[in-house]
This record gives sequence, structure tokens and C-alpha cells, in this order.
Amino acid sequence: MLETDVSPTNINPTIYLKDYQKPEFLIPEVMLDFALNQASTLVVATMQVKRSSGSGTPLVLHGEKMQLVSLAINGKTLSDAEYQIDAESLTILNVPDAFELEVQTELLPHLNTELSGLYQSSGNFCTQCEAEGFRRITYFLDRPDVLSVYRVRLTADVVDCPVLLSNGNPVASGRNDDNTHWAEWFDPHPKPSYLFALVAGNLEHVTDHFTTASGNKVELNIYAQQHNIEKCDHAMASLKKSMRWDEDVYGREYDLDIYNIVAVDDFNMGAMENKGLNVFNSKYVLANQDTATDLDYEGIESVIAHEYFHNWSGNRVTCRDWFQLSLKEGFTVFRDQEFSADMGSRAVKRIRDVQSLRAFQFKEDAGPMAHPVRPDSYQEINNFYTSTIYQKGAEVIRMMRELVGVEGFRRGTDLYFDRFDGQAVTTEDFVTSIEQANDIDLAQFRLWYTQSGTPSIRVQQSYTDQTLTLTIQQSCPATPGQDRKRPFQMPLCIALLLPSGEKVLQQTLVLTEDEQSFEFSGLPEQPVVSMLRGFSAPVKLEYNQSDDELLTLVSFDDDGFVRWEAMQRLCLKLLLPAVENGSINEAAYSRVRDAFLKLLTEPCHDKAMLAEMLSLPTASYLAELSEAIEPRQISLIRQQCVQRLAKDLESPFHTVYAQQGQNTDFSLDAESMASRSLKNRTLMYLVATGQPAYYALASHQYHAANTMTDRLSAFTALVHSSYPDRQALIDHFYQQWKDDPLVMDKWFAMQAIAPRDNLLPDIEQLMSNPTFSINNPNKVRSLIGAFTSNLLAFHQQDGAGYKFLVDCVIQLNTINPQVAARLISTINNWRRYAQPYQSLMCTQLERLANENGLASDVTEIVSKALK
Ligand code: 0A1
Ligand code: ZN
Repeated sequence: MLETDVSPTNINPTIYLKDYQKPEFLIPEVMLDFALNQASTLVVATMQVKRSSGSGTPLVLHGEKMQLVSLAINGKTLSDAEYQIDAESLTILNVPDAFELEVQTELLPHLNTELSGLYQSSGNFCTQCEAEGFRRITYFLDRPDVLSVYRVRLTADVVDCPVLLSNGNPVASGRNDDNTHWAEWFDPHPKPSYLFALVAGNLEHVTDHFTTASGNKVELNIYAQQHNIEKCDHAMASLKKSMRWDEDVYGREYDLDIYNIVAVDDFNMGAMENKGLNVFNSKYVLANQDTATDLDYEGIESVIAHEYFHNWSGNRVTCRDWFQLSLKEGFTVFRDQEFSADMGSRAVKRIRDVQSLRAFQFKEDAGPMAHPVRPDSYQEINNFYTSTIYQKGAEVIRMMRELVGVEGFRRGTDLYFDRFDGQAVTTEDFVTSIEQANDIDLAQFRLWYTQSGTPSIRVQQSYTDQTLTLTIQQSCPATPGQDRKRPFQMPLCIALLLPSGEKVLQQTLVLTEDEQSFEFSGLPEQPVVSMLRGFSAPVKLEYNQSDDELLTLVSFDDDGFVRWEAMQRLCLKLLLPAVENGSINEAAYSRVRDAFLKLLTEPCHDKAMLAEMLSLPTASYLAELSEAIEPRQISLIRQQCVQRLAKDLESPFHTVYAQQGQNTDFSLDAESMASRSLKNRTLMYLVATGQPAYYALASHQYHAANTMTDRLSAFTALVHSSYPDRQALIDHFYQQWKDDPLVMDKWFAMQAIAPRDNLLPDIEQLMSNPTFSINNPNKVRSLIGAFTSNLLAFHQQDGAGYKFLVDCVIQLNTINPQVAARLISTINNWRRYAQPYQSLMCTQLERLANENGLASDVTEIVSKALK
């Protein structure tokens, strides 16, 4: 039986890093026997348990939301008096120092809407155990520092579940007399329970192989539902590239005979790195040119790589406790970012990663959930799979590489992998490895792991006697529980350019103080400073460079990030005052328009970069930079600027659009993708002119498109415009694609982010569309989640958007608390908004806080937001 919540509102006790204690018992071996059944599943877990410290203390196992059937030690069934059980644990009072424990449990996977533990997706069985889902399968020491060797036996109906998968290598299989069959899997690598997985169901697969540098042939399989099986090729190609890259760049090889990936439609996150059996949100596996955009293809390549790279950074070397989550996540994100940079355009990849960091991590770091990369406390671990752990964690690794150099970094990671292989370790162990392999002192650098908040760097420059002086101050705002900050050590990559564009110096400055000055002499002309090259540290830069200096960088800098950033800063000089004053400064506008014109008419060497350069700062970045956020004003001003640029530069936009051609053959090579990107950026502007001729052009592109990239771009441009046939277009798209859930996700999202007022009734209506399901996390994210990012429509001045959000969260609280908690987090920075938004959000958060039966996930977010 599934237990229901015991208290009206669940408040988890806060867990502190300082209270960490080694486990008193270890479980070196476990055998799991699953009798999988639609109605109820029986699990027999046989564990070898050994005391590792203490004496005479009881054995306390984690366990929740399942029914205990029986318990035996060394073959003898325990009586009720010999153990205690509550909603979260099982305590066996007297245990020997070494023994075999057999636990039988009964699970109801078909009722599991939380998608944690054993659940069903499209009728197939699958598991999600990170972070604490294994305790919903059996009673266990469900903590990452308890590593076990697993043998797993699965039995299921031969028709319903022809495929039976678990971790490691397959060892045996057979038929029973009763229409069931079985398979046994053995994983020789000791692993924590969060890496356990099983999949059982009716699935097809594609297969391939990879030969490792040592000559081992590995079988590669990707499983999906039969109707999706022809969409797995890109994922397979990405997997093989990832395997080669990890050998070439980190010297890491795969270590089992088989690598299985399974695509499921119902998944809380992107994917999961279970040893030898990755389970993926189908969004990050399935693609063909009709259904997936170029961005989707890139997303698949990077998530496939991310999960593969975890085999070393996470699985072979794992985390001691969940405070160390960034040990595996920050490092693995850094690894996947560099992989993607090597596979495509390094500059564009860096720009996108910085955009994402600014949109999500900077926001988080400035809100009530701000926490260090290595947090020192949490209530609900599921709430700590954050942008700070992942993205800022990756930036911290990147800075270490900058400080010790590429070769020194490789020496450090070699030492780390060799020294800690098979162990559960800490971020401290990683930093020590980098230090020891390089003879460098990272004492001050470690503050990046313990201090939260986004530092600001203030740069002042003076030029006299052929000498440029840069005075740099750093500061970091107070964050919850951390009033005062010490200065960080950080690499600041810079270059000096002459006004002619010639680079005269390139250097990495290392900041360590609150204020430091750097002098550069022998400069006959005042140079232009290319600052924070490659975004070498995750900081906010306050540096007043003149329009001319910015334009020099736009034209000449050989660092793609700085070139793009200079253009963004030029645009910010227009947009930020306009948002504040409600009107556009003509001189500032002309500067931006002229810069756009120059970009559009100059010979273009890099179309992908040009497409990025031609985009105004995102609305979310404008919000991030605002003192008191005026969401509607941001949206309206940004739209006005887009429309003016579109009208003033209609002809050059059209020329560039036409140069890209319409029906080039579908190809995923960099050149074709860059051309599509530029074409669709210019199309967006053309449609924004509001001219019927461009509506016709976009409509033609929509109908003639041979890729989803072109089709969706045209669709979006029209749906976000005043196109008179908007609704017919929306209906047409629906009729074409209603049977493809991943395409429907796009259809929902593009409508939900349309910059128009009075959208809420449409959103409510879309929720009753037959292809929408509130039980499916992708649908929730693409409709409700996307709507919350709509600065115009979500932030209605009567608060209806916020009320709608809280209604959805209340509904989701019982269905899937993890998803509910993520959704409500979007307004936990309510204090940063101007009135009336701030008060209206607060009212709705208070309404939510007063609900009975809130899950601990939601409670933590709401209570911290209102504190
Ligand atoms: N470790 C996975 C992400 C993940 C985390 C938690 C999950 O359930 C709560 C599921 C997946 C990764 O980094 O890819
Ligand atoms: Zn990960």
C-alpha cells in the first residue's frame, strides 16, 4: 500500500553538512529479485550487511511509500517485536556484525505519479532513483557513500514486457511455464543505490558498437517505443562521439560490455546516468528532421554526452553525500560544455551557456534559495538540483582550468580519477587533486564552493604617459545566511586592442583582493580593453566603455564572447534606460541601428555568430539587470525596439534572409545550421514589420519547410505577430502534429510565450486540449512553465497569472511535488519586482503556504520565499 502523508504540511528537518557521519553499516552485495506486475510488484532484496563502526547500535534503513511484506536475517523471519517501522525508516534492533538480510516489499508502480522509485511510463516499467528514490523500492541504506555490487533478476509477462533491462552486463535469461520470462543482470562495479535502474516493457531498439582504445568491443543499444525507433540515430551518433571524446580528452574508457539507453515520455528531469542503463526523457533522444529543430539536435548531443561522461565523473568516482552534488554535476556539465564546443561553434556555445547562466543561476543567486556550489544545509534534496550546482559548478571548474592551464588541469583530473576510483568523495578531494598535480595553492579559490551570491567586478580605467591603468574592485552582495563575503580568487582574461583592431596584449589577470590595480605601459595609443574574455569568471561586469570602444570590440575582437557581449552592452545602453523611462532615446537607438546595419551589410564570415549578434538582450536578462523589475514594460520596450529595427532595416534583413536560400538539403553540418539560424533570425525581424508581404513569406516558409527548424521558426514568428490568420495556422500545426508529443510540447510553448495580453484564457483552454496532461512533466514545463516566463501575459496587473500558477501548483502538489516545487520557484524572487506585482505574488505565495498537505518540496521553496 502507498502511504499517504501523515501530517497536514510536511516540513522536513533541515539536514546539515556539519552533521555528516560515516555509515555504521555497509552493504557490499545485494541481490534484487523483481516480480513485475501491472497490479502490484513484489521485490525480494537479499543484502550482505556488515557493521563498519559502532557496536550494538540498531540497523536503521531508509524506506517510504511501499508495503513491507517480510523481513529475515540469515534465513530467519523476524517477528513484529524485532523491528520498528515508520513512514520513512525501518529499524532492526539487534543485529549481528555481519549477516544476510532479506527484505520483501510490495510496490504499486501504476499509481506512482511522482516518477520517483519504480513507475510506469506509457505502460512500461522504469525507475528513477536519484536522489532518494531507491528507498521506494526496498528498505536500504539509501545514501551515496554506501556502495554495493548488484545482481538483479527481473521476471515479467513475456507479451507485455519482452524487454528486461538492468545495470551492468546481462548474464542469463529464460522462460517460465506461466507466460512470464526472466533475465538476470550483474554489475561488477560497486555503486550507490541512486545509480540502480531497471526497465521492463515493450520496446524496440537500435544497436551499434564502439571499440574502446584498449580494444574492447562495447554493444550500444537505444530503446524506444516502436513508433519512435527511427528517431534514435542522432542519439546513437552522439553517444559514439562522446565515447571517443572522453578517451581523447580525459583518457577515460567505458568499462562494461554493454551500454543501454532508454527513452521514456514521463521523466522529471533531462536524463539519468544509471550505470550502464541510462534512462532519458524522450526529448533528449528522439529526433528527425521533421520533428526536431537544430537546437533539439544540439540538446540531444549534449545530454547524451553529459550522461555518458558521468560514467567516470559521478559513477566510478561518486559523491560522499548530497552536499557534494556539484562534484559530479558541475564537473560533468563542464565536460559536456567543452565537448559541445569541440563538436560545433565554440563561441556560440559559450554565448548560449552564459545566457543560460545569467537567466537562471544569477536569478537564483539573487533570491531566497541562493546557496553555495557546495551547500551546507537543505530540507529537500530534490530542490538542490539547481542551476547553481550544475551551471555555476561548471564555471568553478572552468576557472580552475584557467588558473592551472589545460595540461595542468588534465594532470589534476588524472590524479583525481586514479586516486578516487571506486570511492565516494567530496569537492574538497577534487580541488586537492588539482592543487597537488600543479603545485598551486587554491585555499582562497575554495570560497567559490562555500560563498553564495554573484560577485560584481567594477572596472575603472585611466590612460596617461602611454600607460593604461585598470583599477578593479570586486564585491559580492549578502545572501541568505551570509551577510559578509570575502574576496574571491578569480581569473580575469583580458586583451588590449588598438583602435585599428590590432591586438597588442593578451593576459590572464588573477584577482584576489577587494581592489587591485594593473598597469600596462609602453602603449603609444589608448587601447580598447577586451575584458572578461570567454566569460572567464561568473561575475557581473560593471565597466563603462564608450560606444566607440564597444564598436571596436564588435568589429575586431577575436574573442567571440566579447564581440557578442559588446553588442549586447550597446543594446543595453538603449534598452535599460528605455525600460526605466518608458521611452526610447533616439541617439541610443541610432547607435544600435547603425551597428545592426553594419553587421548586416559587411561580408559575413560566421553566420552562426552573426545570428547571435543580431539578437537583443533577452527579456530575462533585462529583468535580471533591473533594480525593481517592471515585467510588462520590459516586454513592451523590447518589442518596440525589435519592431523599429525591423522597419528601419527591412531591406538589409531581407537581403540576408534571401541569401540563405529556402530549401537547402537538410544537413546537420555547422554551415547549414548556421545558415538556418541566420535565416530565421532575419525572418523574425521581417515578420515584426507587420507587412503582409512578410506574413506571406513566413507562411510560405512554414508550408514549404523541409526541417522543423524552419517550420517552427516561421510558425513562431507568425504566432507572435499580428498575423490575421494566426489561429488557422495554430490549428494547421495541431492537425499535422497532434500525435507527436514532443512536437506538441513546442506547439504549447510557442503559444504560451506569445508576447500578447489576455493570454490566460488561451492557456486555460490549452490545458484541456486532449494532448495535454498535467501528469506529464514535459507538458507542464512547455505550457505552464513557459507561460511563467512570459513577461507580458503572466504578469497581469490584476494578479490573475499568479493565481493561475498557484492553482496549478496546488494540483501538482499531490501529483508530482518535484515538478510543483520547480514551478513555484519561478516567483520566489517576488521581492525583486516593482509594485503591484510584488504584493500580488506575495498574496498568492501566502495562499499556497496556507494550503493543507503541502509536500516538503513545495514547503521548502514557499517558506524560504516568504521568510
Ligand atoms: N543526475 C541527472 C539528473 C537527475 C537528477 C535528479 C533526478 O531525479 C530527482 C533525475 C535526474 C543528471 O545530471 O543528468
Ligand atoms: Zn548530471
